[in-house]
Amino acid sequence: MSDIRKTVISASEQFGIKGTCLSIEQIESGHINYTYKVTFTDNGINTSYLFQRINTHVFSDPDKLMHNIVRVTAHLRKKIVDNGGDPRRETLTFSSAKDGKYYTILNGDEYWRVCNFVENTYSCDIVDNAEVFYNSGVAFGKFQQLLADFDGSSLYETIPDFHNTKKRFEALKEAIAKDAVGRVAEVTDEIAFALAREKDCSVLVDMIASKELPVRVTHNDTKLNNILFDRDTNKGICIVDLDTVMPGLSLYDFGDSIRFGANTAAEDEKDLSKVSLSLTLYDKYVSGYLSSAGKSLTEKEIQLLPFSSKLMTYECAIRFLTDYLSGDTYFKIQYPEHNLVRCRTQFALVADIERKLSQMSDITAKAAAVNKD
Ligand code: GN1
Ligand code: MG
Repeated sequence: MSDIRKTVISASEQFGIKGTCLSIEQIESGHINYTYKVTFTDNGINTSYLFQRINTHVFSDPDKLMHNIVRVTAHLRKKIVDNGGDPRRETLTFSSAKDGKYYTILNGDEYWRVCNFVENTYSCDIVDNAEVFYNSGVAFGKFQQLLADFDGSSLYETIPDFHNTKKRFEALKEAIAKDAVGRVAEVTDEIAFALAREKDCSVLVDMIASKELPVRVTHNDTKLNNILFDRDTNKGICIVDLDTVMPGLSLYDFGDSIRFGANTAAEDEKDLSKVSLSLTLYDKYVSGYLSSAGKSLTEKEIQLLPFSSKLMTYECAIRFLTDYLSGDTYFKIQYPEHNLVRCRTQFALVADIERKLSQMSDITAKAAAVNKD
């Protein structure tokens, strides 16, 4: 029996899952946790689950992590039922183990959790259909709406200062000074690009301090592949990867969606000539997002949507660069330069967004006008 099979079977006993394990399929898309789709058969009925090993280097307190997720999903479930939706498809349901905890510890120090697998859905790693990207904007806007009356003070900060770009910048400077694995000399162009944009880092942080922007409960990791789309309707029905749902800015969620989904290339494309910000896709997303979240957003938030796309792309780039300089201790990588490649792609996108900011503002203003009435 392979180790993963043994582990999955031990976990299934803890979570009270009945039947025989038919298949285990690793889902490769996340950079942090380890995720498997596992199917069991019991009395002729097949049921699939997601088994996930939590990356405790990143999420050091699984109790607090699961406290947040259980509370958020309970809130979503109630809202979905009130709105006449299907709570088994429109949010995730995590299982509790025999001891009542929402994880179980196996093989000494591995924290495993289990939730339902939503059937008849798919996820996308790249946008190949503009309508689907519009639908993802609707889905993330709706997610934010559903959490609008959720008390953010009941949530722990699972990763403190997650989108504090100023602190991310400081972390980059520390990594440069430390040069832990001797890579600084080979990335001087990337470092110069990062340092030249220091003043951008404080824009949103300062506006939180001055209360010019409202703190909301946000997802904070709004990559396109964190949405499940219904195979029949192509609508984004379920938002997944809830590990970083915390108090934050709507702009974090919007900007990160654009970073990932409106790029004409993959997050780790090596050929930088393929990287650009698609104004068509930007238009689709902003239209979808404002159609569901628009009424609750302030003028200031709407006005900053283009800037947030640039800032969140920049922030992600400096995180990849920091990790590269620190010896790749945070993000999963497939090859030694992976984090550097990801960083370069993000910087190429930042440069293109800078060229297109005024067009993005025009598109945003038009979409906001449509959604005002
Ligand atoms: C990580 O877990 P995943 O792959 O959805 C990261 C995000 C980054 C993203 C970059 C907890 O997201 O913040 O934007 O990689 N998640 C965490 O692709 O750090
Ligand atoms: Mg994640």
